[in-house]
Amino acid sequence: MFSLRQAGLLFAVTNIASAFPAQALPGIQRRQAENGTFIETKGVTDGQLGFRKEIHELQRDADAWNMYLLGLSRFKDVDGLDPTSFYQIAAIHGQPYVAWDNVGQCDDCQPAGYCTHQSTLFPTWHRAYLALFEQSLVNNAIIVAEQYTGEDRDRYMQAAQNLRIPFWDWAALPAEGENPFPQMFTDESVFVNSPNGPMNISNPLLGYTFKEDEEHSFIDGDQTQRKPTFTQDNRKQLRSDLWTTLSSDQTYNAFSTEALAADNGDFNPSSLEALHDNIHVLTGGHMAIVPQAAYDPVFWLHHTNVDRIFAIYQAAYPEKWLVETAEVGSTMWYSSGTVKDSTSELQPFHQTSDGEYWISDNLRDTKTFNYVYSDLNSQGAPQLINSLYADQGQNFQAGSDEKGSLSKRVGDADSLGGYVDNLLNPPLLNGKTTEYIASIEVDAMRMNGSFTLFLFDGSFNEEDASNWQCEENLIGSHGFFASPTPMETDSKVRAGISITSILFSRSLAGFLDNLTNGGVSSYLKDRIDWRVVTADGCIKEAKDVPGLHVKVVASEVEIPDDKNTLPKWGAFDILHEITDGKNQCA
Ligand SMILES: *[C@@H]1O[C@H](CO)[C@@H](O)[C@H](O)[C@H]1NC(C)=O
Ligand SMILES: *[C@@H]1O[C@H](CO)[C@@H](O)[C@H](O)[C@H]1NC(C)=O
Ligand SMILES: *[C@@H]1O[C@H](CO)[C@@H](O)[C@H](O)[C@H]1NC(C)=O
Ligand SMILES: *[C@@H]1O[C@H](CO)[C@@H](O)[C@H](O)[C@H]1NC(C)=O
Ligand SMILES: [Cu+2]
Repeated sequence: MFSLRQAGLLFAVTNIASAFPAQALPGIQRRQAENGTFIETKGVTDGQLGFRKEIHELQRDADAWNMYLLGLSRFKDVDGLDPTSFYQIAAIHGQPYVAWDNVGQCDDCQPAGYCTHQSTLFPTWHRAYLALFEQSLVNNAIIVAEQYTGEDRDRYMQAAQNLRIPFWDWAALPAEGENPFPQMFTDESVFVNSPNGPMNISNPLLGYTFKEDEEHSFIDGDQTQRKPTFTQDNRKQLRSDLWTTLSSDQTYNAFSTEALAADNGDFNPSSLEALHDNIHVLTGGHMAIVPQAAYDPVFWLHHTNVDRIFAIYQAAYPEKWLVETAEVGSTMWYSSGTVKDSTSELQPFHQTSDGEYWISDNLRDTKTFNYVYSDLNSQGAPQLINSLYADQGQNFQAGSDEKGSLSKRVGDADSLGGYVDNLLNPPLLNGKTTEYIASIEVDAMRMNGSFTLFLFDGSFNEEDASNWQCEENLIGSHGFFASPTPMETDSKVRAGISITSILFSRSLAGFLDNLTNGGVSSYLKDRIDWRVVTADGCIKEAKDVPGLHVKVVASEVEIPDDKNTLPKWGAFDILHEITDGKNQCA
């Protein structure tokens, strides 16, 4: 036991490491070194099919929440020499650049992590990665459960065995009273019923503290840091961006990655990977640094949601799948330009102990790893997409006070089964609506790290970017999660920012003549302005942003009457090439 003085309060905090010393995880610890076999990535194989739940839902289940917190705390305390420790599993993503489970660097590869970005393998590689994390987390929860006595033991053992990693649905609007970056990630301590009785422990979701013998010279200090800039408004944008990504019938390759391939025509510029980038950059700190992000526990909640969106897409479009392509991004196990397809190995994740790797084709069904997503399991994908993420135009209630003010955002909160809905899109016209999306192309890997593009339609503080997420005349933003190692090859990526609801609020306020393609086009020509800011806050001039191209595209979308059918997107028209007009270097 030790005490933690925090803001004048004395919390009784127990260090889980000393209470429950790490033991060898049954069956898998250092087996590779001892027996010449490989670690099997299997997910949780004991017991029944498990449900991955939204973190707020998990929190409402007291026993599951208890075993999650205690299991995660213990997992983080496992010695970094163990290949199934939190430290080593996080290190697979990036730094330190060392081999995991004896899987080495390819001959023409640069030192890097194993993670696949700017790649069609992005969804499936991370699916295997999460399964490895999940099996270790649950093993640790089970070890904690074994230490209870009496009736508690059975109860907590069952909760531990049924535990699966939760997801954070950042595309659902925060419930009333909750911060846009949830408090459960930032609370200093949490209450648990441990095998030694009720106590407060330090919150395992707060960050990661490196142990003395765990190599971490690549970061300042010995703890992960964050710099969250989530707001109610950018949470709304994330919801719209997710809706356009899931409803617009994209090919698998276009959906899976932000990498701009030769066959990317005029369709929705958003993708699963691009959406995912924005959450990394909005969380900030180590989460915005590709080779260090996985040490932040929030990485795992974020990526579980990314895997869930992948599963929703698969359920909505079961026929669509990965088509052979030359990869844009590179990793420690393949170089840029390597051709990959659905039979390519996903290194370093072994399917069998004799060294066979997982491939994408074997990971189409989440049940392979013994889990399903609880909300997707209880309804069809179209219904889930429509009910959780669509703005229903007919429910829009225009507040009277926003008229005349350019910057006022409209929003009327209604609690909807734990989710709060903000209804902002224009009413339907003959069952149709027009979606407006800012489409951004940029040579992201020449930017030497993550950066954010901001779009404005009025004045803002041009000197200091630190508060731009809260600027009243912000139309939208997108954070690109990019590696700090520059690449010599062309590496264009793209992303979309949904701007339909903000344009609608501007038209209600009288700033747009009308919400037609002509009206929007002329408004944007007059007012739109953009800036790029690096993760460390430097405002970049246009000439320093390689390959940047920003335009606004529009598509007419037919909204079906019933919730079990997905919308039908029309062709994408280019309304306005922003970078051909105004920019800050004029
Ligand atoms: C070591 O390998 C042998 C032969 O394949 C196997 O029977 C045994 O279970 C393995 N031991 C461990 C600890 O994995
Ligand atoms: C845990 O912390 C809360 C809030 O400070 C406090 O009220 C409670 O008494 C603590 N419980 C234990 C068992 O230390
Ligand atoms: C990235 O780093 C390279 C090499 O250090 C430098 O030449 C280039 O200007 C940098 N790019 C940006 C956008 O700062
Ligand atoms: C919409 O506004 C634009 C720009 O002011 C104008 O050119 C166009 O005629 C308007 N269209 C309609 C249908 O009112
Ligand atoms: Cu990520």
